[in-house]
Amino acid sequence: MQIDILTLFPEMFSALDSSILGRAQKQNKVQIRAINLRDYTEDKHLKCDDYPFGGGAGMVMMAQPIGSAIEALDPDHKARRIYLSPKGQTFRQQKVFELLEYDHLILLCGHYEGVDQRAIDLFIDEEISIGDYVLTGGELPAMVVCDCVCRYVEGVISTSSLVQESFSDNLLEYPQYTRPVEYRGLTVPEVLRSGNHAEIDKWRRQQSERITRENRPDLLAVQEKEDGQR
Ligand code: 4G1
Repeated sequence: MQIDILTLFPEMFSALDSSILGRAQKQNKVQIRAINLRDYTEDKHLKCDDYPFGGGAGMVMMAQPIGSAIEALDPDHKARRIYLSPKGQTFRQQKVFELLEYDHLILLCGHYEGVDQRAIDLFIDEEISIGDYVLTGGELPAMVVCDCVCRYVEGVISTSSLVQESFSDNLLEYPQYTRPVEYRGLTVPEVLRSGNHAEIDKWRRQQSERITRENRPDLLAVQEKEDGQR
């Protein structure tokens, strides 16, 4: 999986050099590149943004550096070209599996008031939003998409961790405990120390259902909808 991220702030993506994604990159299982849009500007002062036509606050990212970068990185349009944007469909786990069908993703990060609409019309396949709140840029959303996709790439994390998830899809996780057995008067539930794996599985399933019902009843509704589609 190759992921090219187009941004005015490539330094932000050093966060992906740590932990699991850092290891996956070193092992060459994923190639994540943060590409500076400034490297593609044809403006002699390296300008990549300008004032909005029609007036209003802030700046708009110019179409030219975006178009030139995308054409250079993906001349045959084999990549899925995604703009992280509040106007996109909300990112869900199902989308992760769709994106895994591509070998190459290009993620465009907006800044300021966003990008010239012509860059979207000409060069973008799809807009994705990570949720409904105001951000300073699309960089954190791009990192979210990277993280979600890369963990499913062969060899990035153990398959047993992934299998565990798919069993309980659309359910939240059961509570976890580690040593010691007692901490500040709270003890680990007896069943988890019983060694009875049928009882442990049953307890965990019940806890997952209870937590999902209490905290995220909307997830159960999503599950019923997806079941209906199968
Ligand atoms: C109007 C949120 C504007 C934000 C309404 C989720 C948010 C990219 C995302 C904004 C962004 C709402 C995202 C807003 C995002 C241009 C630069 C757009 C940053 C920008 C609800 C600012 N998922 N936001 N505008 O946040 O890029 O992907």
